[in-house]
Amino acid sequence: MQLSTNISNSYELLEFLKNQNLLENHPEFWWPSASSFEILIGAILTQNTKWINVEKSLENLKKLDIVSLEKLRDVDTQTLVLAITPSGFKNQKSVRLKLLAKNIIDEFGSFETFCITVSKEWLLEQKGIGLETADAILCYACHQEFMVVDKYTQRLVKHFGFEFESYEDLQAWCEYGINENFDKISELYGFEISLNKLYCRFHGKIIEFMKSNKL
Ligand code: 39A
Repeated sequence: MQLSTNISNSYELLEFLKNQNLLENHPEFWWPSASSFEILIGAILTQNTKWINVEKSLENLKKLDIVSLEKLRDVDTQTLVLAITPSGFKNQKSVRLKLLAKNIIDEFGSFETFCITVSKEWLLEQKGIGLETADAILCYACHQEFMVVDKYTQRLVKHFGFEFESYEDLQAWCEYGINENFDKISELYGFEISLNKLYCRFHGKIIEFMKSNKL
């Protein structure tokens, strides 16, 4: 990590991270299985645990073939609890996952309609969904223009001298610098990239950078 690096906005942070090729061996939108219902499961399972534990739970769910709205709603609770044990808070998370699946079916009918029409407000009304989880679902499953920020983002920007009082303030700082400089983005990337994909990859770069212990 170049301790001498100075940044004055989130576009410069993106530039700094982009030069390090952090996403070379990762999917296009960084989060595995982006655009699918699996994102909703991962976004809830990842609360208060490490991603490696989420991967184990997801593996179990895939083996049992319960990675869809209807199957999750209908699976018996004990089977679900056992499958998601690796990612912790198994009883609480299983109740929340089943209820979310039921509410999506009742309100939207299908995952596709959910992705097109769901709002952040609706997600925040669901049990166990806070700002970060809602944004992860909107960004990675629904490809809406929300950037996810988290503890890693907070720690990284603090290192560069930026501190924020709330999740929303940190998110606004991340999004503002990118939007203000969007005319430079296609030059930086060498191709046109959508704002949603940029947010996905920016968040992914932040997590991979922090996990590589460069700070
Ligand atoms: N903390 C994390 C992650 N670490 C992750 N990946 C690695 C792929 N995802 C998708 C979410 N949260």
